[in-house]
Amino acid sequence: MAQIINDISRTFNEYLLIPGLTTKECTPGAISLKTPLVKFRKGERPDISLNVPLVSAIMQSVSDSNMAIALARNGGLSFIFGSQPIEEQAEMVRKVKKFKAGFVVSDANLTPEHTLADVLELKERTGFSTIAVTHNGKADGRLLGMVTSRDYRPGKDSQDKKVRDFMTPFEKLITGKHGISLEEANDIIWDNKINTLPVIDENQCMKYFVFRKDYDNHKNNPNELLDTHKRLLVGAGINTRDYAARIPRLVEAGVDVLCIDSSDGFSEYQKETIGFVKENYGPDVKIGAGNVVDADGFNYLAEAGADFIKVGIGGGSICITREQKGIGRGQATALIEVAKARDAYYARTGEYIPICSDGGIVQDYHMVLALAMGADFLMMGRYFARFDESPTKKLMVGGNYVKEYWGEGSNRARNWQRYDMGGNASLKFEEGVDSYVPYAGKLKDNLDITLGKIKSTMCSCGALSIQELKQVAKITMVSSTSIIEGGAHDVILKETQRDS
Ligand code: RVP
Repeated sequence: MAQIINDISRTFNEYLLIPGLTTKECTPGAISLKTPLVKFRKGERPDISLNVPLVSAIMQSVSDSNMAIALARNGGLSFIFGSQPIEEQAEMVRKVKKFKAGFVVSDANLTPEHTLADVLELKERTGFSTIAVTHNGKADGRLLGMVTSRDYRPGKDSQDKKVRDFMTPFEKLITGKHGISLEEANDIIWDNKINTLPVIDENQCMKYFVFRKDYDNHKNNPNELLDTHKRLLVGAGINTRDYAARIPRLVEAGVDVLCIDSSDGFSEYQKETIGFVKENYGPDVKIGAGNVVDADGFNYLAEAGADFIKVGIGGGSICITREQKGIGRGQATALIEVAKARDAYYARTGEYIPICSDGGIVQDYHMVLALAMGADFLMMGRYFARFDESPTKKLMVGGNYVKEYWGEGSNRARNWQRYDMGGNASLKFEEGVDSYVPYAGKLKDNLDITLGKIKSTMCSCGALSIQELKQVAKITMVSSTSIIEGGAHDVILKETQRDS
């Protein structure tokens, strides 16, 4: 007969935190959210830490280079999705590593032979109103001029008017030399009272734009997650099928950490993949594995050499694995058991392996619960999919702005490698859905609020760090009736409150 585990499988919603003593020193400003990303030995420091304990999911609809740049600039990390051709994924990694705060590779480029109609179409499509005019219409072509919305009158000028006839020609442009610092670029912008500075190389080829507004933004990112060369950190998802071809390309592109992406990671395939990395690169290349939901799964991947281990099966907002395959576990229960196994492993071996709670976070306080229950950091898809920086389309549905969000196990993603149990190279049945999430604006604005809430809850618990939170937090279970008590109840809500 099967082993029956009588403990009920529970989710974050079934728990609350009980406040501890808040000392006067315990203010939101004093709290550190720094957390280890990869394993380390007792008494030593991890090679990579996050400044905020959040990573974005390995998904087509969440983590591209744009998201990775935005999140790393705010202290977290993205794992660029692996369900794409190797070269395209490596290119996304490269783009993040090449990113220099304030130096923007132009995404809107035309040639002098294009017309005003092309300018308007490009502006509509990309949202950018500053256009580089280059000899070949590419971002690295020879700079011949620049167009901004001050150069034409859409209602009056003919749509056929050539770009060369209304652009600001190169001779009249103030430019910066490739290699200048952001401060120097900003000085040129100020001294010349311009809004945009094109930066060119010795062949007059376009490298970047520096925008006046970005300089101020840069100063607002104290949490930026940087490597020793001051480049942003970035991760990448891999699978257990083409890893031998994919990993070398990602490493060449400068990836900082890999993660095997699978809905069920308790497998010999994962052991083999980790083994490949350790044999070929030693400790220089970091690799996370998962997902698991119990101590057996954790111990297996820990012994295999994983640098961190991801927890969670079937709790993702777009995930229907539990319905389709009948495997999984309530996220809170899974996390609590794996965290215990991790602590026991640490006591036994002196090696601390960070664990990541993956999926199922709905409220911001769930993040604090997950950290208190033993997670070192959290992976989220739905949360990040709502922002401007996610790769999907923003649409108007039923009078509200939404963004598209689809699972890696949906037919749309066609990520059969993530669900493969051997056999033909195809997705046998769907384990994910295609959906919309409410559009929420800029990542930074939302993250600032979320981090503010996390810190405020930590103050209530009397914890100045995530490590301390794990030690002092008191967690209680809630009954379904007390969940009703937790919301607004027995009052008639005003119209405005009901909508929000
Ligand atoms: P959520 O944050 O609740 O949206 O969950 C995101 C997680 O869901 C991912 O990190 C991944 O583990 C899981 N996922 C991704 N695709 C699918 C699927 O199609 N079933 N599940």
